[in-house]
Amino acid sequence: MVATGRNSAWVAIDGQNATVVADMRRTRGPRTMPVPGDRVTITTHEAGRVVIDAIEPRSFTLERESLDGRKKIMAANVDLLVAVVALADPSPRLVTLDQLLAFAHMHDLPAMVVFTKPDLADAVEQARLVALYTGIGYATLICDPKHNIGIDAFAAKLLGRHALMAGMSGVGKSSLFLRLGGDGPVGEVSRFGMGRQTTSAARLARLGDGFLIDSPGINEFGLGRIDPEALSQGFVEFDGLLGSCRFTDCSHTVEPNCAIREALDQGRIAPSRYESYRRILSGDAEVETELESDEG
Ligand SMILES: Nc1nc2c(ncn2[C@@H]2O[C@H](COP(=O)(O)OP(=O)(O)OP(=O)(O)O)[C@@H](O)[C@H]2O)c(=O)[nH]1
Ligand SMILES: [Mg+2]
Ligand SMILES: [Zn+2]
Repeated sequence: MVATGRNSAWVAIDGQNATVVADMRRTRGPRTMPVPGDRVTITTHEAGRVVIDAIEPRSFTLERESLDGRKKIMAANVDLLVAVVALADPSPRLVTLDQLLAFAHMHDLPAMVVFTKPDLADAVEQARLVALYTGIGYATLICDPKHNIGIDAFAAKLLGRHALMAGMSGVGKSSLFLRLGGDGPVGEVSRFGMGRQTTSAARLARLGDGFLIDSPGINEFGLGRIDPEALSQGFVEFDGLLGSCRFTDCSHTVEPNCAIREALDQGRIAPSRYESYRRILSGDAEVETELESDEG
């Protein structure tokens, strides 16, 4: 499944390059719409009409809760989250990156980091950021899709993976997607008409055995109201320290003898990562992310 519309979906058929538009089979009762990443079985009818008969069971689903509390599945069968962050224009917002990485870790979804727009950023700052995220165990790359730099290294990381890219608007996700062989116009509707091409529907490109999904926006990765116990599970470098605080219900903010803050003081946890933890906990990060995507 590469992209979905209102009552139809674009399907990539095994062994074929092109994608076809398929309709959902009519059924009684509520029907489940496919999402990017779904594997489906289809039948080709007379006059080339393609109908989706069934959606295969999903291994992983990425769910988002809408404002009215209903769950919406954004993507399926993903086994890698690629957090894309620009080094400049827009300037790197580490709290948004850390929120994405926390989301992935809490869902046991492996994640990697791609920094874009190195041509617009300070070299020392780039090296510092790469060292920070490599240091806590994330595969981290610098790619410039505009000038076609670092794309092969990224492609190598994606081999055989079912990956989903996420990151703030304008960081270069679609540019990376196109460089890797993604199909531009499939299901593409620009929210702003001519000019800026903000992706408004998820799209999928097949890369050998794997795939890459270009997702719109990042609101679906919001953590909402989250308690310290759940959130601290999202920070990989906290893993070995949880349980070592004096209080079992330590929030790692004000309590004495907190193993996390001791590690921070000793330089074993990066200040920006701890700052992200505090801001996500306070709900501050969420607001910033929402504002950012409204500006779109
Ligand atoms: N200088 C420079 N520009 C880049 C780079 N990567 C992307 N861009 C530019 O950044 C702009 C936004 O890129 P997109 O690929 O549309 O960003 P996106 O993440 O898909 O944005 P949304 O679909 O809104 O979420 C485009 O004008 C790109 O040409 C880079 O490495 N260097
Ligand atoms: Mg895009
Ligand atoms: Zn603590």
